[in-house]
Amino acid sequence: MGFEQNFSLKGKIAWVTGASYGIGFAIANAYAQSGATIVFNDINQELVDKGVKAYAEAGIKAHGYVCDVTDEAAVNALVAKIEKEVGVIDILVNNAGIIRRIPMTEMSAAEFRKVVDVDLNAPFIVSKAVIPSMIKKGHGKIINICSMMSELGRETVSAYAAAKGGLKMLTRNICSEYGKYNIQCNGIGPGYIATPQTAPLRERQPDGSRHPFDSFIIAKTPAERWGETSDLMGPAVFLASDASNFVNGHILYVDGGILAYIGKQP
Ligand code: NAP
Ligand code: GCO
Repeated sequence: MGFEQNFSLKGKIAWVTGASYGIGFAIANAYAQSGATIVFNDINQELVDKGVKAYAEAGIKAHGYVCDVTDEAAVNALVAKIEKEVGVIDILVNNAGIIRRIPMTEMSAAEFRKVVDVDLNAPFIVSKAVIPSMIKKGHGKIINICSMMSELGRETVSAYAAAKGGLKMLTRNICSEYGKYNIQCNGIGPGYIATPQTAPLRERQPDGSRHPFDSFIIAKTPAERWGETSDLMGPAVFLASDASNFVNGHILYVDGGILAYIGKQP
């Protein structure tokens, strides 16, 4: 068997949350191409149906389920259903996430809590639900989708930054607490990626010029471009595969160099 087999996910079952489209879909697609069976969920049947169709168009028979990842009872019930219908989860990607761009002093506590609920509490809930079976199986991979905001702040994203900063530390704590069971928990910190979530930051201006934030990100990124979801596929396969069995508690930033760069002189 060649060394490349270390990157194979053949025979593994991967659950990617919130993966009807966007980053989650790209990661699940990469896992399927690497041999994994794909399970995904989204928040409503319409999105799940859209996702199943999109996976099928990519030649992937994905198992789609409706589940709000903030609902612990629903998550626990779904894990039991997946184990019955598909099998025990070998790889979990906590991808589902939201952002609300509101100046902190104008943000309600309820809005702040909602972002933290999806972006931080839900990865706790879902990880807690799958870890017992991973322990029984003798291995597991948990990958949390962090962010530049796990390291940096910016105006209007206080809740998101607090949640993604917490997700970085939850990643390290799962590593610390469950590494002895051959469970590796790592994070991926995407830079600025072209998805529906960042579409408002890239909209062309009425005069056809780039959005100011778009120009800002280009100046802050050594690669001088926004990331594509495909840029995340290789790193995600690495962290889900046996090739990373001694990588634990690490946040792998896939950002084109943003975190290393002071930014282009105006
Ligand atoms: P996206 O396009 O907004 O997709 C997020 C997905 O999560 C959507 O399918 C969404 O469903 C789903 N979701 C939201 N709340 C949910 C819930 N309670 N239960 C189940 N599913 C839920 O986002 P993305 O850009 O692909 O980002 C995916 C992840 O990467 C997020 O965690 C995000 O914070 C992170 N990230 C994104 C970037 C970027 O530049 N795009 C960079 C760094 C990190 P709905 O359509 O119903 O909302
Ligand atoms: C924002 C963006 C970012 C990205 C991502 C960067 O408003 O600043 O949405 O938060 O989504 O998290 O890594």
